This record gives sequence, C-alpha cells and structure tokens, in this order.
Amino acid sequence: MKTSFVTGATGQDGSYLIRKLLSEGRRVCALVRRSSTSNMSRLADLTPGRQENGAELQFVPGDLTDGAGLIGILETYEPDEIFNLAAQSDVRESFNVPELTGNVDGLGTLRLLEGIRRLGLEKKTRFYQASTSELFGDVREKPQRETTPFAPRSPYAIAKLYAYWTTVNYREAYGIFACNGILFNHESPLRGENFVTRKITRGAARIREGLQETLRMGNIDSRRDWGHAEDYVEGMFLMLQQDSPDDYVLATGEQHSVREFLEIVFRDLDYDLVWRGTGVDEKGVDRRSGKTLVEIAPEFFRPTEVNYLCGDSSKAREKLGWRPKHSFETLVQDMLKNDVELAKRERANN
Ligand code: NAP
Ligand code: F7E
Repeated sequence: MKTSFVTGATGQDGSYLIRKLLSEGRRVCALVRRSSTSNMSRLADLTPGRQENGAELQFVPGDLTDGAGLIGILETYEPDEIFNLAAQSDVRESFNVPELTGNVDGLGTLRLLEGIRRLGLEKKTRFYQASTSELFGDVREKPQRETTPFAPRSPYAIAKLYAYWTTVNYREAYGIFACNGILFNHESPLRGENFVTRKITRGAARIREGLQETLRMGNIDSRRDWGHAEDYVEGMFLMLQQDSPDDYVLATGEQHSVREFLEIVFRDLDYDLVWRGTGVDEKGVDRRSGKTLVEIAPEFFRPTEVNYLCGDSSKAREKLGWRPKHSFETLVQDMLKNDVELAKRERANN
C-alpha cells in the first residue's frame, strides 16, 4: 500500500485530494495545523482509520513553519508521495503578512524537500508542489504556458516563485521526483469565502434570501481562467504517477471577468443586473426593482494587481491525458446550488 502525505489537508484542494487518494487505496497521512477552534469542517464526513476499500486515513498534527516537526513526520511515515498544498493562499492578505507568507509558502516547501534529502528518501518519495498561475503575474505572453516567463506581482507569488525554483533545483540537484503543478484558479462549493467566486455565490444567495443587502467588491474588471477543484486534483495525482518528473500547467483555456461572473450569478437568481456610474462610484443595480446589488469598495483593491490570466494546458492534456470534466457553467451551477441551500438553511434558523 502506498503512503501519501498531504499538507493543506483541511483546505479546498486537500479535501478533494484526500478523497481521490482514498479512492485509489492509499494510506493517507493528512497534516492538520493546530487551531483553537476546529478547522476540520471540509473533512467532517471522513472517519480516520481503515476505509471500506482497504485505504487508510490518519490526521497528523503539524505546521509548515516547524522544520523539526516535519522531519519527524517524514521519518515516521516515509511517504511514497508528498502533496504540498499548505499555504497562506490569499493574495490580498499576503500584502498584510508578507513575512508569514514567505515563511509558509516559500520556506515551507524547502523544509519538506530538505527533509526528503536529509532522511535519504530521494529515490523513494515523490513530491508535488502547489505552484500557481500567479507566478505569471504581469503576463508576458497570452495564453500562459510552462515556458512563459514569470513576473510575480504579490508577496504570495514571490514566495511561490521561491518554492517553484526550489522544487526544480531539488529535482536537478538530488534526482528527487519533484513536480510543479502550475494551477490556474480553481473553485468549488468548498472554496474559502474570501475568494472572489465564492464571495459572489455566497453573497448573492444571501441577498436573495434577504440576509445581506449588497456585495462590496474590488476590481471587477480583473479576468481569470476558472476551473473546478475536483478536476484539478485529478491532474495533481496524475503528475506523480508518470515515469519521469516534470512541471505542468492546468487550466481550462477559457477566461471570464469578475464582472461577468457577477452578471451570470445574479441572472441565475432571477435578477436583471445593470451597471450604472464609473470607477469607484459604479454600482450594479437590479433593473426591475432598482435595488443596488453590487458596490465598489476600494479596500478590496490590491497594491499591485494581476489583471489577466488564461492558461494553455496542452502539455498536461497530451502527456497526462488530463481533461477537465466541468465547464464554466457547471462550476457556477455547482457553487450556486450549494450556496442557495446554505442561505435557505441560514434564513430558516434565524
Ligand atoms: P486553501 O483552501 O487556502 O487551503 C490552504 C491550506 O493550507 C489549509 O489546509 C490551511 O490550514 C493550510 N495551512 C496554512 N498555513 C499552514 C501552515 N503554516 N502549516 C500547515 N498548514 C497550513 O487553499 P487551496 O485553494 O486548497 O489551495 C491549495 C494550494 O494550492 C495552496 O498552496 C495554494 O496556494 C495553491 N493554489 C491554489 C489555487 C486555487 O485556485 N485554489 C491555484 C493555484 C495554486 P487551515 O485550514 O488550518 O487554515
Ligand atoms: O481574486 C478580484 C481580485 O482572491 C481573483 C488563490 O487561490 O488563485 C487565487 O488567487 C480576482 C483578483 O483569487 C474582489 O482583485 C475583485 O483579480 O478570488 P481571488 P486570486 O487572487 O486570483 C490563484 C491561482 C492562487 O494561487 C491563490 O492562492 O478577483 N476581485 N473583487 C476580488 N477578489 C476578492 N478576493 N474579493 C473581492 O471582493
């Protein structure tokens, strides 16, 4: 039985990836960081121990800033594969906590790779690094692919750049099977509510149920290539099952603006969203009722913004046989259905 060690297990991707690994019959050791209140909500339905198909799940306490603790974990479990998903992953927040972001997202990756090396696990342990389309930042080419030069625009992206090159260096210097998955934005009903898609589906559903007045948004003309997290964890898994290690872009190749995302979500909730005014005074108004649904709030602007991302995942499609199953439409439907149900329950409990 192969042992997989997953950091960031309690996050969006960790939650989907653990289910995938258990379905593949793995022994899964899931890193959970200490918190005073539970951070296990996305994993609440999973029971540790032996699963029906013989797979096994264990939660392991630890933190990416604690090198000695990580080495102890690697020594105990000697994993066949590590999926390093843990990160301070909020780009806006990284401007407020740049040092923490560098420590977790940059040095955290180094600590794991150095652990593999010091324990002599170079030939045994395969390593997946959660790299990001934010590396492309102020994009130098459209669409972005593996060979597109990086131009990071946030402390988050700069920390991830360090992690990206550390992964490449440990592959080249020590022969570790280490891969970077350069993943474009991927969302789901399990997405954190601080990220724009979930903020919109959750907020709009709450407005519909009379639980919230408006959505206060940042730069709504920003454009992203949004896929479904369920599809993206399939790609992560495939990268570590190949004959040789490599770096891959995962993306849908389709791009939408935040403004379009707002229009689609409100349309699906039977509003007729029209835009009035310009700049920070612009508002999204329901044509029928005249009610203001969207306002611009400068506190959500970033000191430096990534305006445009759209990925070319031809390499992953050819070499890994990876194909996203979800479309943009089914992604929005999946998220909205979940958040409408949540808002209805919330109203019923009020
Ligand atoms: P997420 O939902 O924010 O999850 C982040 C995870 O990291 C959580 O489990 C969090 O634990 C954990 N974590 C944070 N600081 C830690 C620390 N010091 N030690 C140990 N664990 C720590 O992120 P996600 O969307 O699943 O993304 C997974 C990874 O892919 C991240 O590395 C992210 O940067 C990267 N990425 C994401 C996307 C995307 O669109 N989702 C695209 C490209 C790359 P708590 O639950 O305790 O907070
Ligand atoms: O912002 C704009 C915002 O926070 C998307 C992380 O998973 O994907 C994610 O990073 C865009 C930006 O994601 C609001 O300015 C407008 O242009 O959902 P987001 P992100 O910054 O792209 C990458 C690939 C990662 O690696 C990251 O870990 O939407 N935007 N108004 C807003 N964004 C937020 N959060 N809130 C707003 O009100």
